[in-house]
Amino acid sequence: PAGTVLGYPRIGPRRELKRAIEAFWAGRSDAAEVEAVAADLRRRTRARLAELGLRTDVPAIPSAFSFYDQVLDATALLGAVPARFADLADADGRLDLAGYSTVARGRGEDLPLEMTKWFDTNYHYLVPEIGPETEFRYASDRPVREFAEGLADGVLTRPVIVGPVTYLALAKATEGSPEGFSPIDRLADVLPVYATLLRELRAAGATWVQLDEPALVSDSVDVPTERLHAAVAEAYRALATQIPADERPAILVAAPYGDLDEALPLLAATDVDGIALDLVRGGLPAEDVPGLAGKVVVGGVIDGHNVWRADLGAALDRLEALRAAVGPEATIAAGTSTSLFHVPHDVEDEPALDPTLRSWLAFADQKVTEIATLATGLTEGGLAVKDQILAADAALATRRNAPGVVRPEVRERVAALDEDAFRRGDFADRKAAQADRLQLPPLPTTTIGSFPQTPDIRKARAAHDRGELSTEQYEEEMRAEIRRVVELQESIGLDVLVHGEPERNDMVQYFAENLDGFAVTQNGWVQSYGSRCTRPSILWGDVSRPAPITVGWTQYTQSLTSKPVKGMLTGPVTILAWSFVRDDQPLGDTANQVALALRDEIADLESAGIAIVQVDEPALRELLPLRAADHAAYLDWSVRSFRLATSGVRPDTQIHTHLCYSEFGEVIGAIDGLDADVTSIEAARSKMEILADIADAGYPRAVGPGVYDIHSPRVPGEAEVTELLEAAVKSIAVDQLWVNPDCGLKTRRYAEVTPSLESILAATRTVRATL
Ligand code: THG
Ligand code: ZN
Repeated sequence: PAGTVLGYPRIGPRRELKRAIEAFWAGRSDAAEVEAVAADLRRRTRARLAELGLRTDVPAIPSAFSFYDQVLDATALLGAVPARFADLADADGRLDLAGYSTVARGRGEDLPLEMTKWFDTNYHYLVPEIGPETEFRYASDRPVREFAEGLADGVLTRPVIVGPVTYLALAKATEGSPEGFSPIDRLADVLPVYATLLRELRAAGATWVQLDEPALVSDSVDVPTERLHAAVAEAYRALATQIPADERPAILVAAPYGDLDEALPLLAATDVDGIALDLVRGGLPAEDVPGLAGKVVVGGVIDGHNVWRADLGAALDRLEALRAAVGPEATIAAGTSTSLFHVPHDVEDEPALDPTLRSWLAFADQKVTEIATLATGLTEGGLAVKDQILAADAALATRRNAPGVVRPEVRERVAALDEDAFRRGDFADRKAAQADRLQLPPLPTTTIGSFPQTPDIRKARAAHDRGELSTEQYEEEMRAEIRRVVELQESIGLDVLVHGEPERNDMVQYFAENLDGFAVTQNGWVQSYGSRCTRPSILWGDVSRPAPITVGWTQYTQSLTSKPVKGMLTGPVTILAWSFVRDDQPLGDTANQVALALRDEIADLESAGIAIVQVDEPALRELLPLRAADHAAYLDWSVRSFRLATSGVRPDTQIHTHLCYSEFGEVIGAIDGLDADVTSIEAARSKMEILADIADAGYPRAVGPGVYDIHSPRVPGEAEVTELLEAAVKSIAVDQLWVNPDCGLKTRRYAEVTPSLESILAATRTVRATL
């Protein structure tokens, strides 16, 4: 076909899948009911994609559903269930929906598969655990059944599966694996399962299959590039060359999220039938790459990762340039750069959004229409879609000139900054001044910021949003919650208190709602992991802060206690990472505008008497470019924006930051560059190993390695926390060490949080006594 999309949102326009599967987990429905909802969603998706202009007689419409995660689906396909869950599979290695859910969510002491970021997106996948002992077999015919379902419905779909190279590149070795073992060593053993799947798909009538291989655009996977390239050659020899063409579907290898670089000639030299390139992030191929002219080349010119309406004229030109590079004989198709599951369903489903802003946007459905237009343009010539190109041009022109997009007063302020605006004074002086002001005990205790979002809080917010609860009543309920949270922290004995963030729906959306230059959506849900979604805000214009945001809440909290209260903000990089950001200027420029708004907020907190301000950057690592060559430039602007936000304070005001992951070593230079006085990080699961890296690097400032893994409902015992703290004081100087949980507590319940914090305090007292 001349136009296709690499994937489409799975959660449903009204999060139907989330509701169905969560009801199943809660025991309120059975598997058959969930399957019925899912089948209905898939049917509606096919119908919608056809209605929007994708063809149904050729495989333009992807079959890319998942109940939880596409990587977990590949694990289920391969029967690669970890040993602790082996009992969940039947004699043929198959998981039913309950078993599949348990692998994703864990049960009791059996921890679920680890969750981690999917490339540079806000989606998280479940990490396969592969060892020398893992047995692979064809254990799920779901892709075949879903293909057959589409065919019975009159739609020839293209099944989408995570490819074998990416699957193994993203896997981690099982615990008992010998030194030097890497999951990619098992490539030859997974290929027969993929081969079986391809044969079965062909037997069911599939003409094309899409194998997603984003690992090929990244230097950040755990497999050395040469090894990865050898794996590509081996995998596609086995699947494309060794299976006769009439016994398998044609193979489309998709490479979303970046540039294939040297992997492109490699893939082109294999017998795969098509390659989907990300032409938003990646460049056009060099001219006359051997082998490419004989393939279908999908030009991913429509951004699957952002929500801006495309410049259709430019996109069509780019497709023509692709045709020129590949050669006139090649078959070129218009495509999305990535699956559309990173964007919401439909911008027409946002009645509260300003109509002008709406006209600049394209969510998944609008992007499908753009693809259909480009497909027509490719086959019939640009003249055939002249009107659509002109309409896109007009929308872009309005956007360029609309009030708020460029605000001279914001631009001038950023332009006038000198280097001093990015620098604090000497750390030694700050350390002395802060110690003097704060008078904290050794091993000071604190939390990351959020406390459990109870059903009552959610109910109050929902009632307020519906207009059923007045703002005064809503705010009084939030103040009552803050009083409870302060009392709890005082009774447990924490040293630095927080207000618990009951008033925040989300750590980014809350700030977006209170800053100029952002819009928020009503139905713009995007899957973050499993059934969990976020509503990314839309950063469309120059950013400024019309009024203080957190000062009132923080000041109120400080009035309740004599202990220091920590002000809580989300950092510029994370605000960008978890929003849809304007694409008409460098990210670094946008980050500096957000940073200035935060800098003003911090100044106001300081003036209000707040001595500690935390600026969270959990997404600092997430935006790290996939190619190593791009790291330095990214770290430069991201670190600078954090410093711009935080360096306006007095020496005796303490700046904290929180980062959500354990790969501290990877970005330790950047963390040093942030120049925060205290940095809290995840460490409980890795048993404080990270502190060795920090000590080795000679890192001078304070760190709070998490001693309580909040990602699990388990309550740590006092002895266990004592052990972690004893390990910590052995590897790092006592005056550099803080004590805190791994992350915020908002997703946990008080039944877990209270005893866990009590364990932490008891352990801290024990270790303090030994100092
Ligand atoms: N906010 C945003 N992005 C994030 C996180 C966040 N990305 C990384 C990480 N945190 C992802 N974790 C979660 C955890 C919980 C939920 C979503 C992402 C969640 N969502 C609710 C749901 O799906 O039911 C909806 C929340 C709401 O009402 O807004 O529970 O913290 N931006
Ligand atoms: Zn965290």
